[in-house]
Amino acid sequence: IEIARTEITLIGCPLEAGAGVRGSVMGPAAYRVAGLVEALRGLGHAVRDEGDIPTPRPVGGETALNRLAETCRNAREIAGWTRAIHDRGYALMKRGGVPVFLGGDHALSMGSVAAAARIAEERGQDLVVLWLDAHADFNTPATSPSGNMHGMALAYLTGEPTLAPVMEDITPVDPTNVHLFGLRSIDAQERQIVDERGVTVSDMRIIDEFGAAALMRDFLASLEADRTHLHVSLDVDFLDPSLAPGVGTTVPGGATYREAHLVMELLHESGLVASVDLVELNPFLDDRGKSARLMTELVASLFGRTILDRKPIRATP
Ligand code: B3U
Ligand code: MN
Ligand code: MN
Repeated sequence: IEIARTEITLIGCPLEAGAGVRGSVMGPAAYRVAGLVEALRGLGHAVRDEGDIPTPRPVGGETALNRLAETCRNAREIAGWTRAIHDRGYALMKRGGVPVFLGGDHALSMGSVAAAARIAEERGQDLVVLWLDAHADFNTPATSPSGNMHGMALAYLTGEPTLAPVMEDITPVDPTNVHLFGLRSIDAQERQIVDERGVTVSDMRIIDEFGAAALMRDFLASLEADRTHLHVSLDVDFLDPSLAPGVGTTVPGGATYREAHLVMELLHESGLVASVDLVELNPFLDDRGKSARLMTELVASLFGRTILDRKPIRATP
C-alpha cells in the first residue's frame, strides 16, 4: 500500500516567552538536526521547510494588553507571536497542504489553532482540536498559578474574554470540540473551567483502564470525515519523561513509546489530520537528542510510517 503523497510545510516558531523555563527557542533547530525533513521525504511526501518565523516585535501601546501584562508573563511578546504565527499559518493553509508548526512553547498554538479555526470556518468545516498533553492548558490570567501563557492557550482559543487582548479578531473554538488526551496535571480552578465548558477529556486514569487505542478509535469515529478539520497539538510532555526528558514541565506517568506510536498511526489512518503543532521541546534539557529524535519518529508515524504495509485494521466489535 502506498501512502497518499501529502504536501507538508514545516514552519519554525522559536518562542519561549510563554514558558517558565527557557530553551524551547532551540526546538525548531533540533527537529531539523534530528532529520525531520528527511524522514517525511523518505515517506514520499512533498516537504517544504519554510524556515523560522522571525521574532516579532512585542505588541505595545494598548491599554488592555498593558493590563494583561500585569498578570501574564511576556503578554506583549506572546501577542506579537500569536499574530505572526496566525498570519503565516493562515497563508500557508490557504495554499493547501498540511502545516507542521515546530515549537517553541505551547503558546504558539494561540496562533496556529487560530489560523486553523479561520480556515475551517471558511471551508464550512468544524475545527476539532486534539491536545496531546500532560496538562490542560486551560488557565486564565485569574486562575494561573504561574502567569505562564503556555498554560493558557486553550482558554484563549475557546474565547476567554480576559485573554482577548492577545489578538482580538479570532474565530473562537467550540470547547466541546477540544479533546484533551493524556491529562495528568491540572490546577484546581482549571479543573472547574474544563468541566464547565464541556471539554472532552481522556485523562491517564481512563487511558490506563480502557487503553489509548480504544479511546482514540472512539474519538476518531465520532468525527465526520468531510466536515472536520482535525488539528493535532502534540506537547512533548504527553510522553513519559523517561522517554522524553527534553521538556521544561515533565510529569511522571506519561504515554509509553508504544502508546504514542499507536496514537500517531491511528491518526494517520483517519486521514483527518489537517494541521499539527509540535511544542515544548527543550533541547537544552534533552539527553543527547533523545526527545527530538522520538518526536521526529512519532511525526513519521503520524504521516504514514508503518512497520508492515497493511490495510487499516478494523476495531474489534
Ligand atoms: N498548569 C500550570 C503548569 C503548566 C501548564 N502547562 C505547562 N505547565 N506546560 C500552569 O502554569 O498553568
Ligand atoms: Mn501544553
Ligand atoms: Mn504540557
